[in-house]
Amino acid sequence: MKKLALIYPNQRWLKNDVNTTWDLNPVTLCQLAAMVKHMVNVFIIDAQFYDLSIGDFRKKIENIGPDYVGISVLSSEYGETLDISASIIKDIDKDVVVIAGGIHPTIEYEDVAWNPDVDYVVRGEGEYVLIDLLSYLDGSGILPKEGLVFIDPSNNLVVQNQVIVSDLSSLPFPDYSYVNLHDYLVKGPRHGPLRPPELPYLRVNITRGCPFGCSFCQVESINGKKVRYRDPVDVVDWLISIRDEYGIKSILFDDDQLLGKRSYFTRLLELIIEKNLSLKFIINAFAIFLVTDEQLKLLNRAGCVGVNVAIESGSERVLKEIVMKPVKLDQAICKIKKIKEFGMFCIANFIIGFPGEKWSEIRQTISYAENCGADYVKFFAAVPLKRTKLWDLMVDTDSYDGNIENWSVEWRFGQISSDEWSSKDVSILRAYEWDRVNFGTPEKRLRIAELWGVSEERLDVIRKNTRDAVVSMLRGGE
Ligand code: B12
Ligand code: SF4
Repeated sequence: MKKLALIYPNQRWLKNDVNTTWDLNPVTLCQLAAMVKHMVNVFIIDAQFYDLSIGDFRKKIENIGPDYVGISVLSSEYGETLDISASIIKDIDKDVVVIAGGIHPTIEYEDVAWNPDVDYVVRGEGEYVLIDLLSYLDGSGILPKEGLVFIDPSNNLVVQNQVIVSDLSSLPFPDYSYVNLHDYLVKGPRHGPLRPPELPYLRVNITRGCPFGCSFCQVESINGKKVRYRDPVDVVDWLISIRDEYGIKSILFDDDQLLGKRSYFTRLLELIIEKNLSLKFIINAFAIFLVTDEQLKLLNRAGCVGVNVAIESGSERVLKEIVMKPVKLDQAICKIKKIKEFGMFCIANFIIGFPGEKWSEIRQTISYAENCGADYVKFFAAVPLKRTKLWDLMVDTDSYDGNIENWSVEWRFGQISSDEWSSKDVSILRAYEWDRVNFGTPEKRLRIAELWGVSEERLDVIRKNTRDAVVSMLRGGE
């Protein structure tokens, strides 16, 4: 059988910043491995998790001697790690077929396809496309008609339609036998309130897609508007088997829209209770505008300890006209109260600095966040990502603070300006109001240290680093 190496590059080849580099969990690579293991010998190299140097990575590839390498890159911020790994692979053997996939290649497929070290870009959900592509490459099938972007022999860019898997239940679960899963389960993501409630833990993704089309969000361009679900019975049985095999104690649900279909979410919670899963869990994207009181009751019984809700703005106008998220501000406050009454913590997320937002509306968001009752609030500067409505709005209003040709992802600082405020105002306000709203009293500081799982002294260091980063940005990144 031919050999396929599936890899995550190491983001530290680009920068080593504890605030932005995350370990990824191997779900994507193990999902793809499960699909094609009958066709090829699969090897997984997670250069990020094991912090492989470029030299170590090179040696691993040389030792495997793959025929095909699949590189997965999640966020555009680390897009260049794809180029670095592809060039190493081609330098070792130019005949290795390099296939790029993941969120970054899905969004920026043209740029990635023009990289001479990349042979094929898989755009969108890659399970079936990879099977078809491998069949084509080994001569047993034809060139797939959808899901690929590549440069043809006449040097033309070919962009096929993106693929969405219609029936998630037809997919196998990730095959974790290709990695040492235990290593991942005992190393939680960095500190913070969304860390696993207990180790060992598993990150889980059982749905894809979201119908709401919020202006800043890329999910529509990645997974489409139709929400698809794995069968809840299969999910709970699978979780029980992983729990028993690896002794996991908690779960982080990573779905974009777990609550998209009311009956599905309710059934999932009922099954978790009926089958006695007995694991603590956190829901990372919890649609507060969809959850019912009945579901909140079930959530608590099912083992949920906390939820992360996105309210985005404290202004109904901004929500409706700019963000396009159907949150009702009064209702969100009632739900947060109930979430806490049921013994779960609630983190609330807000975004400030949209094109067309007034300074008074930004202030309204801060004030709402302060009074919404959440245990902890986060403020983000609006980030215009490509293939979102926010990107188009930014272009239409000419509100990007700089030369759009040189745009790059920036999560910590504002990138948009208006007649009333500058991107720097947003960067400063965001950091200092985060500090004031969350740590204004000794009680709040203590509560948040508990949520983060750090000492109050450590929390003070994190707060200082956040302020220092803004000061450094204002001084031009010295
Ligand atoms: C879960 C998640 C995380 C998790 C972990 C993800 C993981 N896999 O380990 C954590 C919390 C760590 C995380 C962190 C971040 N995330 Co995130 N995350 C997600 C989320 C919700 C789901 C991703 C996922 O796991 N999907 C399930 C797997 C199975 O799907 P997949 O990876 O897409 O793989 C499929 C295809 O892409 C393709 N594929 C992928 N790789 C390959 C390779 C080959 C060879 C082939 C053939 C196919 C292929 O086939 C796979 C199967 O269909 C997405 C939203 C989304 N819908 O994608 C945001 C998302 C990717 N995250 C985002 C962001 C911004 C971040 C952070 C920057 C946040 C921050 N400010 O720190 C960090 C950066 C992490 C990093 N350094 O790279 C943005 C990315 C925007 C962008 N274009 O850059 C997204 C799109 C959210 C959004 N609303 O816009 N994230
Ligand atoms: S509800 Fe969440 S996942 Fe859906 S479009 Fe809005 S931000 Fe994206």
